[in-house]
Amino acid sequence: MAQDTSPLFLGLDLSTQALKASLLDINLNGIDEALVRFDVDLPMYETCGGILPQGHALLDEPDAAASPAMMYLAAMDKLWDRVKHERRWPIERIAAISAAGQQHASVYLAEGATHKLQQVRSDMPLANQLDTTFFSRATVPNWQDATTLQECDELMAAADKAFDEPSPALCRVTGSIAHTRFTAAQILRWRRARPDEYAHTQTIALVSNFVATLLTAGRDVVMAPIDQSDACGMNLYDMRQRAWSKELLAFVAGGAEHAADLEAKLGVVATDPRHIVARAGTWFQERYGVSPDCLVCQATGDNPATLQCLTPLFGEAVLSLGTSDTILLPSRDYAPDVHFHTFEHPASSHSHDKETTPPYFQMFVYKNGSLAREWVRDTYCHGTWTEFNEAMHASPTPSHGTGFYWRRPEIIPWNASGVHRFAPDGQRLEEFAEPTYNAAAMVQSQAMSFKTRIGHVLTKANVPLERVYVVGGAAENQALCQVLANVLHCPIARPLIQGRSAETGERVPYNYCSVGAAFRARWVWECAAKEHTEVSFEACVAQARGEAGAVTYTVIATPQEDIATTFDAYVDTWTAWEKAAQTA
Ligand code: XUL
Repeated sequence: MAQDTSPLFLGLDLSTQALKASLLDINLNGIDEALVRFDVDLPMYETCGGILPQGHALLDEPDAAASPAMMYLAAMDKLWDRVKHERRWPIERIAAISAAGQQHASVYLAEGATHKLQQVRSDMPLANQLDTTFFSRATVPNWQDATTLQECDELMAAADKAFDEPSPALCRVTGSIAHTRFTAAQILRWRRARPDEYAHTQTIALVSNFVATLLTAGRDVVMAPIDQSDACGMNLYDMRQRAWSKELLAFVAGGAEHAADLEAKLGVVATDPRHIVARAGTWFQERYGVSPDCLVCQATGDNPATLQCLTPLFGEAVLSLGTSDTILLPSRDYAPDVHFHTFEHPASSHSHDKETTPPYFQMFVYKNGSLAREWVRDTYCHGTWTEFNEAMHASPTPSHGTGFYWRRPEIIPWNASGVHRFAPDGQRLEEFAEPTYNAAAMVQSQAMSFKTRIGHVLTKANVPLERVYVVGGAAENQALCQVLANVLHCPIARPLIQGRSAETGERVPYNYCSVGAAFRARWVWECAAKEHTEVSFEACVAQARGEAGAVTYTVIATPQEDIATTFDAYVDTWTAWEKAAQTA
């Protein structure tokens, strides 16, 4: 039998806890997945949940949330060893690679880093030859870090002063207000605390372009640019100009005269997602047999990569129900808002594909997701989901009023806190007469918040919400999904992102972010092959998958019309109570 030589596509995902890899064929079917778990597979780096425990000697300050930078090199070594020697992937067939990385987190490379990456020997692992002097900062601050509150206040004030825009100017310019995890505040705090380390920094990368850079290690190494979508998570990128903001660079760098230096450290932002960084590095060619023709494509953040994987159209949303609840919503307009983040769509080049690929997406992050649901379950439903679900089922409409369960200070609405209950006539209640009603009130209220925020964005464009893809733990809860369908008044679908496990031969769920990265690799490869023919990302994915279409999904709940119309009519009342609860 002739040997299969058809091209394969690789997506990597360097997340908080693991480095994952998905290998797909030309039709985007999953061939295999592999991963390296930091805590388990690389115990010498002493991480817990992928980050250093509080007080660890490597941390800049005891309560910072950060990972050892060296660990990322060791993870890369281990992953490639694993897929070559244990999983025996046909590496030579990989035609293109892209990656996803945890958003906001930054990697600091010391002067001489490019030269060091150029000189790597293929008979040695990266971590054995790029010692700690490769990095100017020993750690990679993680998105969970919250040490930079003070810097956030300063950034907001500096932006209000620098821009002739209504306050908060930072939000209008960068698409988000200041956040502790965003890169600007992180760089600012570290530059002040460790001026020597900052001065000896050649490159400040995000995790995504750091991975892309590593993939070019060897003779022809290239410092991969920062991806446009990921750049939006930095509070440094002027989304209106689609360029670094000189004013914000100046503030973070410590004066206008230092802005150019910081800009040089950050490098350029790739504004075309089809940009090819380079061919796979000679270190990968010689050590693992990667083809010299293999493309290294732009890498992006993990949330943008999820969007690439699920390819929601304009009028569709992705709802991730996890510890926190997150909504990703493609958007046609640049309409930043203090309550959410606006990012460049990872697959939009703002040109040919505007109709199919909206240029932006909004990201809404709620802190009180699963933890709040679990609190209601434990406090009012004897700790069982069965009772919780029955309560949702018994009260499909807000017949006994509503509630707000901001157990932790909420992001949407900003800083709202406490538990608040309202009777149907708007009177405040200490408790509901039937304790289990809290479950119905809470899920309906969470869903009303999603409805009003999504509505705010889509109504402006006069587009109805057509479908919501749910992912995350709570997406398995059928009763909860039925509430979502009724409140959001649209079908709720569960995406089926699956592939084969080479180990067992069975079909298993795949990781959205690395699959999304592999989709990007497939698209860039196709665009490169077709040269002058414009192919939109969505069209490429849909064509590649043939009959399977863009995303395979199962509709798990559809709205019950009479109930759904009750919630449509409930928007103004609920909104007024939400406001009242905030000011309580
Ligand atoms: C998004 C965020 C997290 C990380 C997870 O703003 O901080 O979702 O991207 O890696």
